[in-house]
Amino acid sequence: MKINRIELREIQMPLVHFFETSFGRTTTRRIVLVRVDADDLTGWGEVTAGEEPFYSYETPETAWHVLREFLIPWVLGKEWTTPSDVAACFRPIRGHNMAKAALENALWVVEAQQKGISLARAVGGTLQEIPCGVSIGIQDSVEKLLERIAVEISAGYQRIKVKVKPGWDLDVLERIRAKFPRIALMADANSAYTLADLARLKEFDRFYLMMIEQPLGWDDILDHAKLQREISTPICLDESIHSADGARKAIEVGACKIVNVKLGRVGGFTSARRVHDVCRAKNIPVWCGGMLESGIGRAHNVAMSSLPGFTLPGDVSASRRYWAEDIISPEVTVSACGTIRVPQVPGLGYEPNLDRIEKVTLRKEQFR
Ligand code: OSB
Ligand code: MG
Repeated sequence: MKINRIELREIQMPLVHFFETSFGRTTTRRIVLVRVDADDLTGWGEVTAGEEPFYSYETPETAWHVLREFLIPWVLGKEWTTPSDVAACFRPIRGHNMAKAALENALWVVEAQQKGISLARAVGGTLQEIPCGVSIGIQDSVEKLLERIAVEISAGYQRIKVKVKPGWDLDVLERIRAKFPRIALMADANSAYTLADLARLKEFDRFYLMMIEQPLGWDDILDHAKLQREISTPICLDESIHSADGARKAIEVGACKIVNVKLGRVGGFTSARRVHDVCRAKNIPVWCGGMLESGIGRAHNVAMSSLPGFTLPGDVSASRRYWAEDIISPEVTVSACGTIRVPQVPGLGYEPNLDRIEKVTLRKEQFR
C-alpha cells in the first residue's frame, strides 16, 4: 500500500459523566485522530493519550508533535507491504507508543479493506462476540457509586471495575460487597499505593476480587512481584507493560497473573498481538483496557478483543456510556448479556461520521 495523504485532527467532546481516577478527574476529552489515505482507501486511527501526562507521559500535544515531525514524514509517499513493517520502521523512536499506534492502526483498517476482510480478522481475531465489563470512576459519594453499579449490572455488563485510592478503598469495597456479594468485581488503583501500604493492600484479599490493577508505581515491576507474593488477589498490570518483552519479564518475575492490553500503551496492533501471544503461551489471561476512546479507538478495541487470548471481560463498553453522540455509525452497543458483536464486514465495521467529526474539530493539518 502506498500512503498518499495523512490528516491529523484534534477533536474535543464532553463526556456524558466525569471520569475520576486516583490521578484526577476528566470531564472533556481532547483526542487526536489520524486519517490515512493509502491507494484508494481510507483508514482512521486514534491517539489514546490523556489530556494531562498523568497516566503516561504522552498527551495530545506530544503525539501531534511526534506524528508531525517524525512518524508521518517517515511513512508518507512510500510503499508498504504490511502495517507491521510500519511498526518496525517506528522502532528507533523511543516510546511515544500512543502516537505510533494511531498511525499503525489506521493502516490495519486499510489493509482489512484491501483484503476484503474485517479488521478483527485482519489482526488475527477469531471470537465473534466479546464479553464486556465497565470501569466506574471515583464518585462524589459511595451511594452514588452503588447506584451506578446497579445500573451497569442491570444493563448486563459481566464485570464491574471500580477505581480505588487511599481513603477510597476498603470502606468502599466493604459497602459494594455488602450490596453485591456475587458480582465479578475488580479494583484499579492507577499506581496510588507503595509497598509502605502493604498492610492495607493485604486487606483487599477479603473482597475476593478478580484482580487488583496496577496498585504500585506506574513504571514498576519488582515491587509488584514482591506484593504478589504477599497477597492472594491476582495482580493485573496496566501502566507498566509497554511491549511483549516487558510482559515476558513481568510474568517471569511474578509481578502479575493477568495483563491489561491497551493498543495505545503497547504501540499498536502488531505489538498488542505479540503481548497477547507471550501471555497466552504462559497461560496468563489478558483483557482489553480502555482509555475513554471515541468510536474510532473503541472499534479498534472491539477488533483486538476478538483475539483468542482475550478471555476476560474488557473495559470495552457502549458508546452511550461516554458520548451524547459518538463519531461512528452505528455506535458501539452492548447486548443484554453484556457482549459486543464483532463486525464481520470488510474494514473497520463502523462508518466514521465525517459531519460529526468536522463539528467537534479544534484543529487539523494535512500532509501530502
Ligand atoms: O487505568 O484503565 C485505566 C481511563 C483512562 C485512563 C486509564 C484508565 C481508564 C479506565 C477507563 O479505566 C476505561 C474506559 O472505560 O475506557
Ligand atoms: Mg488501569
